[in-house]
Amino acid sequence: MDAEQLDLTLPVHTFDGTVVLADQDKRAEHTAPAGTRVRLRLINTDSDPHRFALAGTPFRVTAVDGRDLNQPGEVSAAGLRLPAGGRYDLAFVMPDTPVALVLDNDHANGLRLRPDGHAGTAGADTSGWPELDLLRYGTPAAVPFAAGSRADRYFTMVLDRGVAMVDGRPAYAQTVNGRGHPAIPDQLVAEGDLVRFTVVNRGLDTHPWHLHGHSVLILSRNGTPSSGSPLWTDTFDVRPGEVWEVAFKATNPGIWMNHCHNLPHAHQGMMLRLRYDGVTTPFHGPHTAHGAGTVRSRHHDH
Ligand SMILES: [Cu+2]
Repeated sequence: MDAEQLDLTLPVHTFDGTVVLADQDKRAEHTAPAGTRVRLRLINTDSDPHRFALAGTPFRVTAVDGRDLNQPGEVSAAGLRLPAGGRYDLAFVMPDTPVALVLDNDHANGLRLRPDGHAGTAGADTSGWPELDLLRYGTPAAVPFAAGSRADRYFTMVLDRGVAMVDGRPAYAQTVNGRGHPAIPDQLVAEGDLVRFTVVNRGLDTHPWHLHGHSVLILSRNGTPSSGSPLWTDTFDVRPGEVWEVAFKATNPGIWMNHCHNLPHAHQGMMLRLRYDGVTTPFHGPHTAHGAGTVRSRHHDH
């Protein structure tokens, strides 16, 4: 017989300055008998990172961005930084004492789980807990391409602030290689390419980098290789001064946005396109497909 299970999906979103977890802007309470297998699915729908802490029980981070980690170990007294757009699944077996999910070190919100009839609290001060480093968490496993293998395409994106044109107007922009959208050149790949990105943050803001259509394998941060479970993410948080290397196989033909997931930053210029060779978009005119004898001027399409 299966033990009882509790599976909670917990998106966090800030509405007019009020942080809401699931549908609550105050602390939510649930009852869970001791022995219940609990899974908490954390989703950050904001543009800024959130910090979570789970007090009262050891737990495992079993999945990141919908992909299982390999042999995630038990952790306790650790903070979890969830980047914009990021998802973590936490799993634990309910103890016979209360458990608290603390959001941004604020005990007035978050989530409280209690075993039946238990009135105690799990009121630990979680603010000083060190952050769990997912690049050193879990156990290595085979990946479709070796971290050291030669890529077919290399792209470096230097993120910074500066004066640049954004949508045709000069702006104090969030830039990629000194330019703002749409003046940042497309990244061109061919189907089957192994692609490597180096993302360098020279600015003072955190940039949660997000490529549409692909998960990327984290290779290294600041030159230190990832040494835990293979870590595939949709978004990775590049903090000021950091350099991240990631790789992916180009197996999903299309024209994909490649941008900072802090949406104000994206609107301030920090977005570009990753384009597969031979894929075109009607935005540039239906008659510009490769191989056509004549190519219409793009100016006719605006
Ligand atoms: Cu950004």
